Amino acid sequence: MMSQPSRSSIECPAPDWFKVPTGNERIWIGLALCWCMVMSLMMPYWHFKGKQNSSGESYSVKPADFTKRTEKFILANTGAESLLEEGLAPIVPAPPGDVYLIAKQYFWFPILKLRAGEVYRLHISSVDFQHGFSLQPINMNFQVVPGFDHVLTITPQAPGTYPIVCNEFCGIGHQNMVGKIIVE
Ligand SMILES: [Cu+2]
Repeated sequence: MMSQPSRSSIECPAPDWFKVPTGNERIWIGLALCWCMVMSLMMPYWHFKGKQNSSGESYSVKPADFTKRTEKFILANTGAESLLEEGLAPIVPAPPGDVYLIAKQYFWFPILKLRAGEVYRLHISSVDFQHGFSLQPINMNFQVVPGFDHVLTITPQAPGTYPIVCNEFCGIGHQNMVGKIIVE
């Protein structure tokens, strides 16, 4: 119960408002402080150790050049004369090798069909704004920034269809930005 019910929230508190924490409150503050210290030290540690980190490979690339590389990759793996001819069929690249994925308002292109147990170098870039690559349901997340070719060395583990959702708000159609990687 408040000692001075007439005091409103926009007035200054009474000069003696601060009470030094005692008992359980003191213990909880101490525990929280210790945990803050531990997590502060873990941040640089996790930067170097752990499977959550990317392959750490990225290169500068102009969006138009990345688009050209992706087109070349698609045509080389389908034998199609043009992208229009190929349409939206999954691309089945021969492993091991470089595979390309474009993020663009509001799609992921192309659909990749990969083989489990093989190693691929997955190049991801955005050709417009910042997007977020989020592979479900394994919850692998990666920021996709225009101007950079992010290379992730991946080895798909289990066959299945893995939806890619965009987890970085990128515009009015953001919620429709869904792609997929098929593993067989
Ligand atoms: Cu997006």
